[in-house]
Amino acid sequence: IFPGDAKAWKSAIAKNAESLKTDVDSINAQIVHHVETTLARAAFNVDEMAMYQAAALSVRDRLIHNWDVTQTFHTQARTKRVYYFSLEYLLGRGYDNALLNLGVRQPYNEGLKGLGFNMEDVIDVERDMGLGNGGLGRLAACYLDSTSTLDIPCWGYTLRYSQGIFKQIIDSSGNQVEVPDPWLENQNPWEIPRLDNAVEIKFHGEATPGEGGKGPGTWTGGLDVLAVPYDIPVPGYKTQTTNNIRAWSARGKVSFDLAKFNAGDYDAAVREAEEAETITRVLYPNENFDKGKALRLKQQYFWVAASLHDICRRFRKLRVPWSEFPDYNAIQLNDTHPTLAIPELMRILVDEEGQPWDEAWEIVRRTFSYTNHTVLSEALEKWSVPLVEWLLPRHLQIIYEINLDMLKDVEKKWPNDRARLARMSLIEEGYPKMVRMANLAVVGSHRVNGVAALHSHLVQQDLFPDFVEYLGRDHFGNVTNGVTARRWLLQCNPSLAKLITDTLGSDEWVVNLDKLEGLTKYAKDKAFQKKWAACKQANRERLCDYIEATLGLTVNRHALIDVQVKRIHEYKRQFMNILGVIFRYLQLKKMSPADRKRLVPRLSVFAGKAAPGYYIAKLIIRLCNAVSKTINADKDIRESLSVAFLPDYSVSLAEIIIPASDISEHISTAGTEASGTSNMKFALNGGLLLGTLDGANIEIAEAVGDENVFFFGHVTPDVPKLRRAHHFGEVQYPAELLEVVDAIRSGMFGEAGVFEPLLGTLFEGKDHYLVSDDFLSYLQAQKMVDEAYVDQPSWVEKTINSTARMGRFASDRAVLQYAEEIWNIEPIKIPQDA
Ligand code: Z15
Repeated sequence: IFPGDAKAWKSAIAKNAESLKTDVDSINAQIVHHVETTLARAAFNVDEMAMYQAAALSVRDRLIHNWDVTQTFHTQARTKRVYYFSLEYLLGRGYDNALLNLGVRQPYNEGLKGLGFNMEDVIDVERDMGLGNGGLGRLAACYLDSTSTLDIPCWGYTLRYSQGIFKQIIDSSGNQVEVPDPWLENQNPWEIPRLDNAVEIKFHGEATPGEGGKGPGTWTGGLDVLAVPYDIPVPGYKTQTTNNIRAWSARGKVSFDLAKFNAGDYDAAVREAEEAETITRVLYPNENFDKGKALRLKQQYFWVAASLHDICRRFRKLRVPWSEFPDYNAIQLNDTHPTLAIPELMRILVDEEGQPWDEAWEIVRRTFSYTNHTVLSEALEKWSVPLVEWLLPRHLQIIYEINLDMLKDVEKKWPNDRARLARMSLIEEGYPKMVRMANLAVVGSHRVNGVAALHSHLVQQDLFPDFVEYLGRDHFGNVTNGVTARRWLLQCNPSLAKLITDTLGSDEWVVNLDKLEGLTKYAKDKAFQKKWAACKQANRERLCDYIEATLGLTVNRHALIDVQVKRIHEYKRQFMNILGVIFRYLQLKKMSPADRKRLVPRLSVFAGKAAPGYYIAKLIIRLCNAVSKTINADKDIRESLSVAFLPDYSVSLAEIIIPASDISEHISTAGTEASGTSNMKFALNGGLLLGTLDGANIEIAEAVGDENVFFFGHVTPDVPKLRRAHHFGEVQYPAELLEVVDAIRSGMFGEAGVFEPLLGTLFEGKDHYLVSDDFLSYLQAQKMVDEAYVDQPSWVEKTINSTARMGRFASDRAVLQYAEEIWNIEPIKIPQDA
């Protein structure tokens, strides 16, 4: 296996491994090595950014070493691998996380101190890797962390966007302004370019169907684009297993267009290549919304075609029959975004590998499984048939063939049921016809899951009832989401993590979150409560410092911190929250100063981005800022209530906000939020939830106890009749809501007319998200929060019990469930001598 002298290789490898020693001196030597060579700087010339880069590069050396060992071992052991196809990976920062997972944070901390740098400051110069919008992308990041920690062989596949999620700026009128996020401006130490592993991707051209529809077809001509992979190593917590996220970048093929060069049209050749590069230029900033843009379809195909090409290339090296493909490969489709992988794998098997159609279909279905993340109709992906035909002519033929097969089968089972055929068809009739991606994902997979118990129930009952009948109950299931305690407790809340470890006498909870249960026996312990509350206070002050530094706003440092941070969306009802804040303000104004003093002081924190084209969501942001301006400027109220809208919500900002929260709001209209994952992060950090009976809120309450969650509002089965009542104008608006609306219209929060379109969503047969129906119940719940907070010992007890019982919301649990029930794969530890 070694070219040349094996002894020379072995001795060099051993020497090199020695250079990765983890004592402080060795670490400093590694950092200085990067300062002097990679960065070509001298000691006097090292600022925080340079120190971060050098330190990060030294960490990267360790990651790459572990990555190599892992990949070589998995390949030689011929293990099955999971491929997690996600168009988004919201990784946040990598440095602190890698230090913790590699178990070298302490020596790095000391090392940096010796070199004259402070760990926290160095951590803070890193830019977030923002290759995602919100929950779906962050979930993928947590799951990859868990696969590595659990020693499950897994690769993520995604796109390497030049521009990640936009940076949000709030202008002087309180409006969101989007500015680009050039995250690759400073070299990114967390990726390894694999320029020699590029793959050619084809679009357009001509296709012919195979004989009788099922024979091998052809696809020729068309535009070629290069897909260049960049690998991001994902370390597990205190394990050598280092899985991989492969992110594809689009490159034009200038040099191949000889015809154009010969014709002297150099310009045009270069322009065409540049155009190809637009495929991975930018992450689409919509969440839970399908805009149907052609470039997005190009992204999706580019990504799945490159990834399958990679997977099939590795499979061919095994030299086993294609029928065994699913024994070596499991592919998880994270939402419908990668659904084109289904016809693409059919095309590879039937057209390129000569597999009979029916056997190919069997292989495809055994390989794929599909996770649904939403029941909102505006988010369900559909692509117009003419668009698919123009971009991917062969794939459209394959989709039609899959459809024909299915419809024939359905017709056999339910003869003469035209309505059923129309509902189930992969093609929606209309002008134009549309391909229903969710239906394709359901029939092309062996398992479909939702992301919380309620959501998985709605997926079966409302979205795919015909497919439940056709494919059977067992085709559908639930895997409730989870979050990684490495980032969302150990990393973001070091003081609480230390208290927990000291109290339990071990840090095993980091990899076995059920161990937190051991804290329940201290929940009433006065001394422990005091330490617990002190951690919260320290985190509270850290957030207050941040608010002061970014907004110039001084707040009461003992106020109850009430947080709602997430993408801005009507269904998430940030609107109801800010209306509630206004109601509280109006109440406070009516009180005597003495009465005001008796009330629990509040700090309301908002953060979140709106999709750039989502007008109403942007008005919600504007209203939050307008309200905060008025309230924060009111000297009578300042001690009792303040409001902060923190710009540019991100993973790293979440790491500051979440540990500081007393109450977090998860107040979506019942049945609309598939799961939510920040709810889990807040509860894990000893924050209590104020929420509706929606998504994972329900299961969190089951786990931590009803007495530790503030629930309010209507339940899912109520929703249709309430919406109908609005439609027919049969609704009474509560006086409290009208009072708040009047206050806005009076100009109390600046120019009133601006907010009319937003207020309009409440009236005239609309109020689709039932703000008016839940408002009173919401105010009631807020009152109960105030009352409960006064009894501090009981409150702290609730927060301890809440953290203690969050074990089941570990992403480790979720990933193990996928591994056992869906992927059929087992953990495999990397041997010491590998
Ligand atoms: C997204 O972040 C989610 C659903 C989607 O359909 C899209 Cl396109 C993006 C979110 C859900 O809204 C949220 O409830 C869930 O917790 C998260 O996915 C992860 O499953």
